[in-house]
Amino acid sequence: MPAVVLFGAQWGDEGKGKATDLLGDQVDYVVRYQGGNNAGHTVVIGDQKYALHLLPTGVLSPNVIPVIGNGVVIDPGVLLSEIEGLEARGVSSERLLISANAHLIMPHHKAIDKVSERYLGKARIGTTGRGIGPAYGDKIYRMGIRVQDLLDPGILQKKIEVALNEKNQILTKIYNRRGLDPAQVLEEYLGYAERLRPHIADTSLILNRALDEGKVVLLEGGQGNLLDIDHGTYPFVTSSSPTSGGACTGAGIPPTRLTRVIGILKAYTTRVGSGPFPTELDDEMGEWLRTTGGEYGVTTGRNRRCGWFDAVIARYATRINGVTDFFLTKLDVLSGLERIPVCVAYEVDGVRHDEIPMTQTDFHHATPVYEEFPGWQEDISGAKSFEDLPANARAYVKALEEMSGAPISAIGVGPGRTETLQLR
Ligand code: 2SA
Ligand code: GDP
Ligand code: MG
Repeated sequence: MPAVVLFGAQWGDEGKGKATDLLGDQVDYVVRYQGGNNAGHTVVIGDQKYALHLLPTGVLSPNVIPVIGNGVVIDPGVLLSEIEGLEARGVSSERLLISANAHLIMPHHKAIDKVSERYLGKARIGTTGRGIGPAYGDKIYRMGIRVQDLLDPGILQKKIEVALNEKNQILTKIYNRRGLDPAQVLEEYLGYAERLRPHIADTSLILNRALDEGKVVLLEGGQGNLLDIDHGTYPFVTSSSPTSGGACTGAGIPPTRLTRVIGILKAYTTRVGSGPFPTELDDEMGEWLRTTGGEYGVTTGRNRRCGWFDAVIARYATRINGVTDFFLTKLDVLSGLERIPVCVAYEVDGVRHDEIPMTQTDFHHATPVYEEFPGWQEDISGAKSFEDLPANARAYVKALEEMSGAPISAIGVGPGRTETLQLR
């Protein structure tokens, strides 16, 4: 399996970190291809819990080379503290490779992200406030500062001055905030440059050569399909492409290299931040899912919005990403329920929709058409194979598989490395 994509099939937080970690001993490289430190990927190894934001999950597997691809936006200060935090716990990041073409999150990006959200008021996106949108905005606007600019102090200085020339106007005149001092920013980033220099590389070249030699590359997505800038619930999305197409551009690997696309799918649905969410439960049931599933943002600590499984969304993920198989996570969280509703279609103004409606207006008005499945009372966290699961749990999984349009190859029954059932 040369190049494999692993992405979130809903609105993120499906359990991608754990799934990537599980594949750790079968792969040679793990590559983050989009997003930045807005991501929060949790891995539980024995009694140790790791929350990764910018580093690829592969950093936890000693034989894997972790790579931050060109499609990522990097806050160098955050990256260095994450590296130090892991080092203090005995995890080395020495092998880390960082694409010279990745863009940098600058102080003005963070300032503008936070203040613009405040100005949007009720229309806010609910961003993580990490400067992600403004950094990608400048990339597209061709005003971005890249990792390779850290290697050329003259260029770095010029780019910071040009950027702040405009951004300070925005900060002071539009948002009534203090401007940033270019000399101070330059000094801060030159400090980062020294420490990051040994990791900076032509990662596209390295990955393609590795693939030529038969090595296995795992492309690890952040966020999820419905947060994709093109295919998600725009404008309530992140500013990158978490979808499998984004994996190719974000890592510099051609689509013809991809042999497997794994969608990570939670047995129910969550989302954090604003935007439409047809199966959301704004009641005690939603609160029960949140507490039972531990649904709190790994980066911001925010409550995640919770709701039932949505098969329309799962089918959509299959279509957009070419899913070869799904990992179904957090099935254990549903134990103890009498009945489990699953959204099989939507109704918009009296009309049934089996696929995501074409317009956001319709999606905002979509109400779920539910089919109910009988629940199970047993604790399934100790299950070792599919056959160990209660009949109702097996039937639930099979129904999700059929409705989602791709086979389920693994099932999560707990957060730990070993709490996974392999189906194929
Ligand atoms: P941003 O900061 O510009 O990417 O925010 C835009 C939208 O994308 C959502 N988003 C996320 N949704 C789920 N999980 C994410 N990672 C963290 C986690 C989130 C956290 O693992 O829990 O801690 O809050 C993530 N990152 C971005 C975001 O909520 C906005 O809706
Ligand atoms: P990611 O962003 O997709 O990597 O997911 P997060 O780490 O943000 O959130 C997933 C949460 O679910 C983490 O706390 C994981 O430890 C946990 N988790 C992952 N798989 C399972 C599972 O099968 N069962 C349970 N109970 N927890 C899981
Ligand atoms: Mg997460």
